Amino acid sequence: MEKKTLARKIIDEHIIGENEKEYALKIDQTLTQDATGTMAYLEFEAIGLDRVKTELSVSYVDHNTLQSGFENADDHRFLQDIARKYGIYFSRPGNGICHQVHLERFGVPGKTLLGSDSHTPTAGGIGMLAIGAGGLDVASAMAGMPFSIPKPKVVGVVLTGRLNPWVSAKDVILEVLRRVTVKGGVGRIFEYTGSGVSTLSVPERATITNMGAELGATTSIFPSDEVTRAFLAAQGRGDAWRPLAADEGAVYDETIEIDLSGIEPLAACPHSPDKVVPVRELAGKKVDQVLIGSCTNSSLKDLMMVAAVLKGRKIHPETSFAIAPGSRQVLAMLAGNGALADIIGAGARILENACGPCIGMGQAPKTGGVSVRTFNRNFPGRSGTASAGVYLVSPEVAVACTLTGCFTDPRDLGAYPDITLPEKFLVDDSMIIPPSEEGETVQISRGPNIRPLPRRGPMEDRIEMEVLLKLEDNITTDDIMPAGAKILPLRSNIEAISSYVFSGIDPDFSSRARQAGAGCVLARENYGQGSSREHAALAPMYLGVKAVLARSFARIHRSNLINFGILPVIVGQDTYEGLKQGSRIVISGITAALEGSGALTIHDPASGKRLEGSIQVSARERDILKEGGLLNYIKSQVQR
Ligand code: MIC
Ligand code: SF4
Repeated sequence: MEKKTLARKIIDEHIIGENEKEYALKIDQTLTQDATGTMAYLEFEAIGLDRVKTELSVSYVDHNTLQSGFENADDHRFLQDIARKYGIYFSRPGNGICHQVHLERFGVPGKTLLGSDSHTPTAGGIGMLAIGAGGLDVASAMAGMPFSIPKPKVVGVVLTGRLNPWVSAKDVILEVLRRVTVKGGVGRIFEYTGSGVSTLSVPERATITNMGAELGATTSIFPSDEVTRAFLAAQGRGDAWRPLAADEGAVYDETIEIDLSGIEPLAACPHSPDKVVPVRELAGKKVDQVLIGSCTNSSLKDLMMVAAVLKGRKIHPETSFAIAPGSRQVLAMLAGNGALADIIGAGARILENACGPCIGMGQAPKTGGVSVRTFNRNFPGRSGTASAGVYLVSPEVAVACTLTGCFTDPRDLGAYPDITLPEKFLVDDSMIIPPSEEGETVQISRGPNIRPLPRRGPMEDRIEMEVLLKLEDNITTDDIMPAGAKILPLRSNIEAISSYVFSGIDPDFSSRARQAGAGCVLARENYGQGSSREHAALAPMYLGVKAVLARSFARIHRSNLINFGILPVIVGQDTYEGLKQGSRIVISGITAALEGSGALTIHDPASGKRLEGSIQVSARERDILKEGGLLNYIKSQVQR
């Protein structure tokens, strides 16, 4: 009998269909967060069903929690009504970060989870096959449609040994990032195996699977074992457990070996999560700000360690220090056991249990500041201060830096504190509102900032367009559609948010795009890495962007482009070099390319150049593009 990897087993249990390039999977659970959720639910409404078809769907509010105007509060109200009406659990603002809460309260080993947030793989920490996607893909999963993933390679990450004191799960994933880079995970599932697995707790595993998103991976997964059982039992959810692991002798497409005892404290330097160096190489460098939180590192375990180190000490007078616990459960338990008092006593600023500074909602560093964060992304400008340098580290490194005011290897702090986690967590789900049984009677309130979805007509065969912007490798969705406290409240209003497309790189982009009528963007490798925000496709589509010409694309963003009828055209170095910003080009024969080999000609009439490009899509993606996007495609399927 075939010896299977764990990923393979869960895929096999959920496969509904398959073509030469993709598996279509049944999705058991979905999650959304508010910054992507309003669009996802407008899309779900456009599909036109009365109730979600999943086993469980949860709507979280954790990103846009800063209410500096009516917009976010209106979005929260809309999301709460939608949830009540369509059969979705609603996790209120104040209940915590979607990934942390989902792990604690809803995740089930062996199930599939699709989330409109790129860090959805956090739930891989308890053995779920958890995947991030654009809102429209999540909306169609809620409508009961399968979700397609490119057939992945499964990478076995074999862990041996045990982490040394002061070295933690964050260092493990930083080590993987150092080796694999931010584009090395594309098309792959990272499955953790080996004797080292049982030495890691569930929150530690979740830190690793969470930041697997930064590899560009489809997802990451740990087995479900005794450690998982104990975690679920401590959450009062022992029934959700089932044991799951790869078969003995399962063969992986690739393997990576990591001896946990050989890892040391690491840091990802500005401005990419894979620019990883040992902390001791940075030792002594002044630190202006330390932030502990985000869906990567804000578990009870992380914050209990921080509290134990800070107990009876004071933070450095020149370092600003804040914490944002991952969930209300974590915050309530820290408050209950006194650890919060130790953190406050040391001089910490206590932030709301939400994404907060991770998505640029407050705590922007000072001009040119050095900010040390336990988060997962340090893309340029994401902190809110373009000139700041953000370093990504473990909570152990972060707390050491806040005490000394400079980069410090935490092993210099002396003995590692003794932290015991309780056998039972504090369970209080009163901030999770179940759906109404009588959905049809629920009225949806829509604030004035919640605007209808823009749509595109069917795909043209020939498009004349301007090369609006020429870019380099690894362009992030934060570059394409920036976030932060000022722009995020516009997530439900595509017309308004579209003025900020590429605003950090080129403030004139949106006006140029509007003027050009039709345009494209030219880039190199790994275009669209990072967030799942479909606004990075939807808002350019609204501005008339018809194609992105790049050497390669990040998985989620590539799907978002297709979902909104933007052609993802793969180009070689010749074409990249042959075109410049401002060129007016003609792409013709699009229908034939979609139906045939994919080869396209890109004509630059001014210079007379004829350059090559290609569209590499599955049959399903071809049909979506021909219709001009996924929503049009779903409508036409339904009509048929
Ligand atoms: C992020 O970390 O970039 C976000 C904000 O959580 C995004 C989602 C979004 O842009 O709303 C993500 O990771 O998908
Ligand atoms: Fe929120 Fe940051 Fe996690 Fe994204 S990465 S979900 S912004 S905490």
